[in-house]
Amino acid sequence: MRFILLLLISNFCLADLLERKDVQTFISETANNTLLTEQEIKNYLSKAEIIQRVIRNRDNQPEVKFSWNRYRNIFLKQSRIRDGVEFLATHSELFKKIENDFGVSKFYIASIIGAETNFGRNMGSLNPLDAIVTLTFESNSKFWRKELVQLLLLAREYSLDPKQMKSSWAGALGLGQFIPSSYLAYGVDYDKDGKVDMTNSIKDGIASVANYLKVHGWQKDKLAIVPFEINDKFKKFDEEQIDSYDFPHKINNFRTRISSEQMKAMELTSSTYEGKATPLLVVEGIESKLYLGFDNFIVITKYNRSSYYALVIHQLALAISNEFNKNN
Ligand SMILES: [Ca+2]
Repeated sequence: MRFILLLLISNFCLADLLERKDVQTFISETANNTLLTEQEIKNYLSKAEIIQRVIRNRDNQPEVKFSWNRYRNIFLKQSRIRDGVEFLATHSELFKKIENDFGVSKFYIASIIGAETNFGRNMGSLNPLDAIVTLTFESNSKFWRKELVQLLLLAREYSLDPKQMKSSWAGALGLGQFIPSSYLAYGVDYDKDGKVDMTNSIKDGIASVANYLKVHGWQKDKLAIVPFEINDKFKKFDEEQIDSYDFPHKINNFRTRISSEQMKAMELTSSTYEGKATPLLVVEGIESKLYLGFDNFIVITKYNRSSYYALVIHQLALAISNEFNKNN
């Protein structure tokens, strides 16, 4: 009896979605503005379900909720570093060609794929249709509404069933976890079979990550982040002191790009550097460390708009590179 009742409730929810005014508006506007017909859009959306876990995940992102130490420990694991070395060795010819074609370091590409999907082992436990429908209609989000249109266009273009695909809570797809608009804009058909398939084609998956970094301005052989001398005043700072200190420029924020003189005025360091940099002040282990993010750091934040993300990708890339060079 309980089972029957649950079935009734869930069927009601499915039908209910197409009855919603905002969903109906979405359907008619999307039909007017794209190649998709009302019937096609309804066919996709009729299978969609609102998943509350998606909202919980959105509101509890580790980039925002975790300390640097806790965040770093998720990604910088010995097993992930070893798997990264193996991933590079297994696909060494492919990586050589991709480094050559795109001018992006294989260690950063591997690091991103390692952080995003553990080298393809985990492409997510949801599907992009439910995830993006939930994000769009549970918070009336313009950003996700655009992504939903892109997802349906992507499904149409490659004859994919978005309910059957795997994705993260954010509807990110494939080896490098691209949201639909990025998939369509930056995906590369590197195996030249006529379609971009970041889930099943290792060539498309890796080349697409390289292309994303290239298009966003990756500069070959330039350092993304450098550890920098920190003034004594800040060495013993804990997380709370860092958070509450009144700096003249925001720290740990990729929008902050300042010169050596400005950095000195913040009293973070007495050393000089060329150009502009983003100051990253974090408690790593038991002490505070200062890192400076340069142009390639900004490129990584285009992948995920978080300073912690870019710092962890950089450190994982270095760790994989050190281990790789020992063995190769
Ligand atoms: Ca392909």
